[in-house]
Amino acid sequence: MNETILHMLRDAPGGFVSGEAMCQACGVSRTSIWKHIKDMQDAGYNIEAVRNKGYRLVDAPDLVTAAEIREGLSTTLLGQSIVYRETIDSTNSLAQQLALGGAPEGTLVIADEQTSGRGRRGRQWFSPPHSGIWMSLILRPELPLAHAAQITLVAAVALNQALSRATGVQAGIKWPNDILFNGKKCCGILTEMHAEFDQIHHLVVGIGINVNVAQDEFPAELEGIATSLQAIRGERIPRAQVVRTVLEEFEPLYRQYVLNGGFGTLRDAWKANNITLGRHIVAHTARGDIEGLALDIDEFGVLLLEKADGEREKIYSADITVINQTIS
Ligand code: BT5
Repeated sequence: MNETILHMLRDAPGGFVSGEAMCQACGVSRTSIWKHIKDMQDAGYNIEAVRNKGYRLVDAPDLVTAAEIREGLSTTLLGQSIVYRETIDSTNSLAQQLALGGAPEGTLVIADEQTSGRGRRGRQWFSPPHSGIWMSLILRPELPLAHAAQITLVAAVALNQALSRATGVQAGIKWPNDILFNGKKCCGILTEMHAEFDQIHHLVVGIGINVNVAQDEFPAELEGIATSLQAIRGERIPRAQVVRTVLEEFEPLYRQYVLNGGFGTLRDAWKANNITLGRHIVAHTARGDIEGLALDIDEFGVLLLEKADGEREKIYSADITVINQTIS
């Protein structure tokens, strides 16, 4: 019902929507409409009520609720089902639970704040309230297990394109799961999987975007390595619009990934969005540190390094440090 009311208020040509029209659209009483308006006002919506005219939306807060995200969303799979929480431990954890319970593919889990947001290998992800996008998508691609990890690269392309389209920020992908601007991280991706033998049951793609986090709000250990879209652009950016753009950019790439059986056909798009190739890097792998020039990425998303002695190494999984960080 909140969604219907919000939609009517946003769509009203003269600004005002009568209580009667809302009653009819929602099939409830005037009192019930009034209570909903009150709830919305409590949530931060500035709604003017004028006798004989009805209600008018003066200003809306920056929320990432289902109602806000659905407003104008043009996808047909991603975000058709939305689960919103004001506070949660981790959207990836809830998405995993929901996926195990049979939640449909494309379900979006999103929170205003995470109390135990996580990165890879048990690292923490700083997720303060009111200022970020902390979201997870449930996907069920019918693909061999070997292709599962490539979804992180697909998501990175979608995310980088979405930042550009929604905010004009030209950032770049640092292999495998970071989006950086001027060497500082503004987004991270954490893919988790539930699989058996050679079958993917589901993937959870967790995406964290620092949208309106003020630079001085980051904890000391992140100050020099993290940034936000607000810090880059010098203005606050409405979060719901960025979420919609991420979903809209991700959907066609995801369909391509499923249809073509993996990352292969998206490799050129990845290359166009990356800031890793052509750099001297150190790959911190389970077999130790490997230093070299990042030469290429193959159709499986594997990074190819050329070491000083000319020998080439394939990097399947690693954290990387860029040595000559001049343009990123
Ligand atoms: C990541 O891990 O970059 C994956 C981040 C995924 C976060 C999303 S939010 C929604 C969903 N639910 C979750 O619980 N997680 C996902 P990794 O590459 O391991 O990077 C982690 C490192 O990034 C940390 O050790 C910090 O150094 C740094 N970091 C932590 N919080 C950050 C932030 N908000 N912005 C930039 N850097 C951050």
